[in-house]
Amino acid sequence: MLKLSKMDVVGPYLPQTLQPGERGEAFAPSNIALCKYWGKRDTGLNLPINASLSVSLAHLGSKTTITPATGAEDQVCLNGDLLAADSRFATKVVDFVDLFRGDLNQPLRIETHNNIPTAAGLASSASGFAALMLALDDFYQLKLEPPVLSAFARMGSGSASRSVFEGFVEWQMGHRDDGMDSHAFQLSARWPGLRIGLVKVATGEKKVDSRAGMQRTVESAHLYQSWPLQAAADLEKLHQAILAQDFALLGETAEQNALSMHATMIASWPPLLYWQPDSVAAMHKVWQLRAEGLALYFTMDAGPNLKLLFEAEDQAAIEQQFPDLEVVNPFPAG
Ligand code: 2P0
Repeated sequence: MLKLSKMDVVGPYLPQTLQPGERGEAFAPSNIALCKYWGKRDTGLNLPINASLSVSLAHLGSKTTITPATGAEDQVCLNGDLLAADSRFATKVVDFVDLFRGDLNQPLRIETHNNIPTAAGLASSASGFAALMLALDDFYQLKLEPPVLSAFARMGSGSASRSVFEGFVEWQMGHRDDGMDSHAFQLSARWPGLRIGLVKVATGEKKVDSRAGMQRTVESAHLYQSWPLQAAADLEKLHQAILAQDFALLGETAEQNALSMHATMIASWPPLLYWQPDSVAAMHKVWQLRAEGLALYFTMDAGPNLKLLFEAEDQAAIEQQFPDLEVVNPFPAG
């Protein structure tokens, strides 16, 4: 069967005549998955093999502004710097914008600011593509519904589908060829006492990015066959944990889910091990503290850094153990 292109998918949702405004602006939060997205059934549209569930990081994320460019070329800026047109980031941004600007060919200035602490080693593609999608919706006055915005953000980067929403967010995998049922939605439950601590182990570009890493895993790890079953079971447990506000169940499930994902990476060929010695040392520290009675768990993504999960009442004790911890409250009041 012929695969649909991103342009095929977006086309029907655009008006006959685009009405660009003076300015489009949006913020989107970064997110941390408690049940991970790992593996695609369609690499062009970023359609996942499993559903995932995340928590958005409130004020930490990306802000994107779109205005008409003054010259004849697009201008892409990141954190105040104008990027070379052929840089990786600028090319990805312009390719995504091209899906929406139709025949107008109006050159745009696209400015992105990330307020994610660089020390945290968090990926910015999730919040970046979500903010870009929301800013495009604002600039062209598309007035797309949230599920559509999420499905389109997903075509920029899978995890961006979740960054369109705040709080707990589930990305349903969907089954359609055009992927329009593969979008995220916000869960109504909140957890005001939940805290996420960002532990810096290492910064800098990783050698194998998530996109290449998950593809390698799908193609070469026999162990990957068990991943969709693990993810489905964990998703169910997370729903139970959130409903009952059962922190031990939430923490155990998130930690086991992350380690199961890493097991499939390690079982790939060539092997994919994102952990550094300091990552393993931090894991042992978490397990030791837990053995001593602290309700502390971790999750990890495609990198060496740990994200700690704990509750507000334990924050002081945990900050004592991890002095450089950046603590996020994902459910701020108001
Ligand atoms: C997640 N990760 O659920 C998982 C866990 C990394 C490990 O989503 O190829 O940058 O752009 O769809 O979204 C990172 O993958 O990959 C990611 P693409 P993306 O958070």
